[in-house]
Amino acid sequence: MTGLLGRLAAIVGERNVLTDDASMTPYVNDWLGKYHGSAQAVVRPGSAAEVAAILAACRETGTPIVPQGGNTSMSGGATPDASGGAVVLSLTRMNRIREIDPIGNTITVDAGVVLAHVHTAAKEVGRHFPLSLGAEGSCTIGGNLATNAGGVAVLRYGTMRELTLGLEVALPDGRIWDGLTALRKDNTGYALRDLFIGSEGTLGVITGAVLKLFPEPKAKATALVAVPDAEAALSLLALVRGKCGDRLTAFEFMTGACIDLVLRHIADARIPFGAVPPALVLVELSDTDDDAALNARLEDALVAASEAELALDATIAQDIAQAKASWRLREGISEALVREGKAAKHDISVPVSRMAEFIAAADRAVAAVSPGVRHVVFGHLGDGNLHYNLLRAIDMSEADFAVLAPRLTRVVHDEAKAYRGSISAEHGIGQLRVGDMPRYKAPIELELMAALKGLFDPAELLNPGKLLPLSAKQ
Ligand code: FAD
Ligand code: 2HG
Ligand code: ZN
Repeated sequence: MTGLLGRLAAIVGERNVLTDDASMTPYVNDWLGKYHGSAQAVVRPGSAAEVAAILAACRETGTPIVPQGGNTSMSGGATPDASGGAVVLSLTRMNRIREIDPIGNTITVDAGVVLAHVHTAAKEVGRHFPLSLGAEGSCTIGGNLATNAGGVAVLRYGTMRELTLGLEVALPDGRIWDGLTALRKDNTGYALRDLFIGSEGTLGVITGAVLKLFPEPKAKATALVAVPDAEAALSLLALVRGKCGDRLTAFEFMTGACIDLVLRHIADARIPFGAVPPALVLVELSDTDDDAALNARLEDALVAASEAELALDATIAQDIAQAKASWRLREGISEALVREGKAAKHDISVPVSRMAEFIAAADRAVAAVSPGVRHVVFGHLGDGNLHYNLLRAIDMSEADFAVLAPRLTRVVHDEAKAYRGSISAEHGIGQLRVGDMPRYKAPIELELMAALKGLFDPAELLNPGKLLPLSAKQ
């Protein structure tokens, strides 16, 4: 290896610089099969110092870098463009749990640690790290941070931003910012940490983090509640919250169309009702108290919901297997969608209290564009975040749907904007939404973001073309 590749090999060792197509394939394509990129190499550093040295070498040679963790992005954020000029910087070798502090309730990890491994490490000391999402077996803490990931427990614990105390970041100029603080209070100026969280690999490469831990919940109570519609689901949310307070950990909504899809495509999926209801809510409570008390509390809330005619039917899981089966229905939706065909995916948020109104308005707007399009709507109702997926009409070809999809996306996003919502609640902008930024972000926001990008990464080498449009310089 010579030139840049030789330098990279000198930093990380030749075996950690992949250049043949077969080895690079998993790193240059996204998991949804939507983006197919190319790279001159995939580099796999083993430490923050190696990451910094790679960034310095790339800066000197003007080489674009695409940071990558588990490559589970829903927005093509970790996939290089097709030019073949970029280097993919894969953090997965950096998978050390550096320290756990059960008194301060913190865990310090390398950025390449898989989320599920953080769960296990926390559990071993009787603590809990609450970020939870379908890809937790392969996504990494660095990717979770770079996208400010949400998931199914935001309602109680917040997004990744709220779960993080400190960061270590390799900057595009080859320096390392050591912000690995475990302080819960520190008012010494601008919150640099919060700038890197959600920056999608465009400002620096996160190499380590100090995360918050919580007491391990000993008890969980999980129910599936059949509801007539989203409006009833929102009233149910208020009712359960009122009766269960902070014990309410997850409140996940899915329409009957989602359930149909899961039952069709996921072999082990079952519903505990005779027929598929118009909509379902998965409610989960958790507590450090015992199971029986929690189940009784949930049951009491569901009786009240039924009396108020908010619930058509409900079942509380009687054991871990039943709770898992409930989650299988919810977590299987993305997989079932992929098996059904290419979806027009939307990850919007609107104020929680206006979600039912939004769904009705978006449904009308979509039907006006194309009446037969299938709506597969689900998500984190308690956070005001919906995955508003659309599938082609049964009699429409994939090719025709691909032509139609941008118009559908336009009307869905315009509706979200009309409700003062966001076009990306948790999946990030990546390359999927970058073209929409000028329409949905205010000029002053774009101007400030571009100024920050110019400050951190003046040569625009870090994840170019993601999150922000390339500047006129490129
Ligand atoms: P990647 O996909 O590798 O990268 C994502 C972005 O982060 C890219 O822009 C990349 O350049 C950047 N990046 C990665 N590592 C670093 C680093 N160390 N430093 C700087 N930038 C970096 N997301 C949610 O928020 N909530 C969900 O409920 C949810 N559910 C999902 C379910 C499934 C089945 C799947 C496949 C995905 C889901 N996602 C969800 C999306 C995705 O898993 C998350 O965004 C995840 O946080 C990405 O982590 P990753 O390590 O795979 O990152
Ligand atoms: C989820 O909540 C993920 O399951 C994926 O954010 C959503 O596939 C999707 O649209
Ligand atoms: Zn989600």
